[in-house]
Amino acid sequence: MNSSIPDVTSDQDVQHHEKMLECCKTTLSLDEARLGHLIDKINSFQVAVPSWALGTGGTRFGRFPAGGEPRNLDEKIEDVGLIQALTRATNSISLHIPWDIPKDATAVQQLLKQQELTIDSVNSNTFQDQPDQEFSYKFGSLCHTDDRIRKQAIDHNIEVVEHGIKLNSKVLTVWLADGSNFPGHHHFRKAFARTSDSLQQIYRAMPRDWNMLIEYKPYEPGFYSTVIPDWGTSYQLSQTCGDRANVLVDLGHHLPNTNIEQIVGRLLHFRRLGGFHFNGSHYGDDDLTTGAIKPYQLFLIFHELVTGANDKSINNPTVAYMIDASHNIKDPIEDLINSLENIRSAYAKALLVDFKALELAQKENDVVMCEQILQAAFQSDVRPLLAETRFRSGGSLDPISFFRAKKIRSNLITKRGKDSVATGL
Ligand code: PSV
Ligand code: MN
Repeated sequence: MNSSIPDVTSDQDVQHHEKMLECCKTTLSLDEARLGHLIDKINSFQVAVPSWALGTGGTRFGRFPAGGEPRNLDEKIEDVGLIQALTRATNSISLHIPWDIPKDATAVQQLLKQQELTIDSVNSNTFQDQPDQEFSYKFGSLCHTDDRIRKQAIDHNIEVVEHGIKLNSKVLTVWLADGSNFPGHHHFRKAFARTSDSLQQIYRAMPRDWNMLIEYKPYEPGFYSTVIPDWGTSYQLSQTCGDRANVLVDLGHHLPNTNIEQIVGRLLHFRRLGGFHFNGSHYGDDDLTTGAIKPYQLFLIFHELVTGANDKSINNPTVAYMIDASHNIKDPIEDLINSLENIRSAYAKALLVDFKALELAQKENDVVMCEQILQAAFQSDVRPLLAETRFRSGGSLDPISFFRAKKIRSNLITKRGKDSVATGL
């Protein structure tokens, strides 16, 4: 574990964990070799934390911060470093520009190294107007009818890439708020064509080893239409740009009851799944803790990812995984730890699926058996396996208890103040 954080795991905790692990090994019939294999797999599943998720989020009705929020990028990196030290599940941080412009890239690099982190993707922001900006994005950015506004938005994206280059990032994520609130405002075909052209210009300006992720969202802030509402639109736009443009799936960006796991399967089939934003939702883009509301769906999504990874004919590019949640009620650090645990739990369960038996049952159209095979994996208790994975890599057996026992939030409030506000939404 990160040397600045003492380990609070007591002998008693370790003994209890060992008993639970033995039980888990027996129930899941895991010998040492299989256990080691699963641990290696889970360990290598790392999810980025975004720089905008370390403060308290809010709704348009209000915000209820607990205090001690990071006041600058350095403090955000420190918070992610802490989460990484405790969970060993997040080895990178994703930046939103201009919320988190690195002033001194070399110093940021040093701090990242110290905290055992790297920069994941860099995200452009053409959904808000900045004080020094010439033109407003009120009526769109990359889709705008005015060439000057489109150029401003294209230039911003190129500038984001330039910041990313200094920090060794290789991924630009583009999410647009472009859309309309009332019928008749947007000429759908022309708005799409302008967006496609703008994205191609950005794509051409990126270095050859950079990737672009195109994120879709069906509504909000556009309440009647959005220019990139669904995976099909993102897919078409990425195809037009080139091989290094891919689709980003944000779990909250689907209309109720959408079969997201099928979308994931489709994108893998097309080898165009580029990135993931994890969160949980019940109604829309609720940005709740990942897995809090629909754990079975999360497991089914991971089942697609694991079958895709096991299929040698699927040559999908490396997927960038990130949490994109808003912590309105929970402590942001605890909420991120919750999400990381739920993500790894869904992944571990997907690794337990008996693929050979499933393939056979599918071939024979044995519907009951197919479902039972999935349920057997989904209903397994993998918590001791996740704790062992963390423990073996130097993390904490129980990160949230550690965070509370060490009074980390109160210490942060003392250091940073009760009213410090992190940049972001
Ligand atoms: C938009 O709702 C979104 O999911 C995009 O990824 C943005 O970059 C992020 O949230 C901002 O919070
Ligand atoms: Mn997102």
